[in-house]
Amino acid sequence: MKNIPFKKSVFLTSALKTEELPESSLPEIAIVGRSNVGKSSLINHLLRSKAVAKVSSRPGKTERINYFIIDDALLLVDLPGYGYAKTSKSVQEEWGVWIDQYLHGRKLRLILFLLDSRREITDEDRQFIEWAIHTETPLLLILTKGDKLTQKERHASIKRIENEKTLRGFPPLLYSIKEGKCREALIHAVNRMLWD
Ligand SMILES: Nc1nc2c(ncn2[C@@H]2O[C@H](COP(=O)(O)OP(=O)(O)OP(=O)(O)O)[C@@H](O)[C@H]2O)c(=O)[nH]1
Ligand SMILES: [Mg+2]
Repeated sequence: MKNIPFKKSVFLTSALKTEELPESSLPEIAIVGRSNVGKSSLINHLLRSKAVAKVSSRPGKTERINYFIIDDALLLVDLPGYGYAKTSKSVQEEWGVWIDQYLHGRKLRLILFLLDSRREITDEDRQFIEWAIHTETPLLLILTKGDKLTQKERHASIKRIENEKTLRGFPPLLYSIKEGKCREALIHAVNRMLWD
């Protein structure tokens, strides 16, 4: 079994249109979730860097589809988030169409799907998971910002997810960019899903 350690990353390209998506035979992993959930932060944490992907406390930071080559072996894709209410309606609609084209046009090997551990799951989240189930795209569920919860709240958050019908069959991994153990667990889970 191959093992990708998430040590080296090279920025490949930033796409705004389908025509700009790179051609590559490397396996492609996309990071999906609401704006501000912590997608770009997760990439930085995986790569032990502060500067691979751009992060902001304000939602709507990532506006393009950003491609990184990881360990010369896979493509990691940082997507703009959905559900950012302040984005104008037309931009939100455009986003939907564009991300849809991206998701349908690429053969994704894995999706890292992020939910904020402190927030309720939304209809947009559910729709996305249903799409992944429908297209049989493998999905790893990650609950972000675990450090913002007490031990008791962590249990409650995991229970809430386990009781969510749409998420049956997707055991959640609690994540925090302030902790190291979850990084190792995620890297292990990704490698298992890619090569097993
Ligand atoms: N405490 C804590 N904060 C986090 C964690 N992960 C992300 N954040 C914070 O959440 C905010 C949003 O992070 P981003 O990584 O930019 O979120 P994003 O999902 O890429 O957002 P968009 O690009 O707007 O879609 C930043 O202020 C991060 O520092 C975490 O595990 N713990
Ligand atoms: Mg981002």
